[in-house]
Amino acid sequence: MFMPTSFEPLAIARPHLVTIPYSHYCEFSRWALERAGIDFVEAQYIPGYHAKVVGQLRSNKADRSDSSYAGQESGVHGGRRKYAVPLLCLPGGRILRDSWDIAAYALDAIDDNWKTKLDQELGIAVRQLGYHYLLAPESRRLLNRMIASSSLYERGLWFLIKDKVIRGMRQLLAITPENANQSKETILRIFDEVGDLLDEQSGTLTPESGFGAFDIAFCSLAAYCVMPKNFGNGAVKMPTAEDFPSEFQDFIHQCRSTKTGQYILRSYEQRHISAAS
Ligand SMILES: N[C@@H](CCC(=O)N[C@@H](CS)C(=O)NCC(=O)O)C(=O)O
Repeated sequence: MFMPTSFEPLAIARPHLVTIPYSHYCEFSRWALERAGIDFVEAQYIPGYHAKVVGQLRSNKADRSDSSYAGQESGVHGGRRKYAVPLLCLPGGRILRDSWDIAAYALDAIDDNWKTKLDQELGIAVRQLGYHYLLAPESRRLLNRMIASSSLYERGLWFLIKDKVIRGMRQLLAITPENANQSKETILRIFDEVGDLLDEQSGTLTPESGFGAFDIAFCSLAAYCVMPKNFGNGAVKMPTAEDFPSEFQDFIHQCRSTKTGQYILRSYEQRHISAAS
């Protein structure tokens, strides 16, 4: 593909999910749509170029979410939500503003308290930790591999703007060693709380459906901490745990060894089996 995907929102016949494909909030919406059996097109963009497309799609303020956004951790103004992914464009022109709207449309709404905890705490902590390692100078080859399936135009652009984008993202996400350590604590605390809930509810977060929106939200938003093989279900090529420095590998192994980590890995395996059958 030479040019980035482009589409006219009022002319689409199928829902279009707009993503930065390796984002865990995008993973959450992708999995929710898949689980609901909704036929959709994923329009993927590299960080930096995405702002041009998403900014246009969200030019009406009503199409911006009120949930968390990249930059709140560094005190950036909420106007930044204009550029947030994911969003889902529905035929007819309606826009679903964030991963939570998309999950509610595809499956079910999630309990408000848990939604706040996952959206405002877990999602941000996991991103801060994951990007602490992904945006480190020694990870350039990982990023290059991750964008390898983007359009030729975006790959060329990435070559030119990557240093600026990486610097900007590190600032936006408040990437520091202290914040990475703090994020680990937040993640392990939430793993404990989810573990207790799984014990109470026979191994699922949504007893009504066996595996539903809450399970998908948690597994997707926590996935970077256990690095399952099937992140993205074919939509993105992710690094493996072994690609990262030993410090992050140790944390991944610690998370994998918990019952919550095991449940995420099992859920990802099951997703793979369901997709194949
Ligand atoms: N609360 C939002 C989170 C959205 C979010 O933080 N998205 C990040 C990707 S993980 C993003 O858009 N980053 C690019 C940007 O802000 O320009 C949701 O649930 O959809």
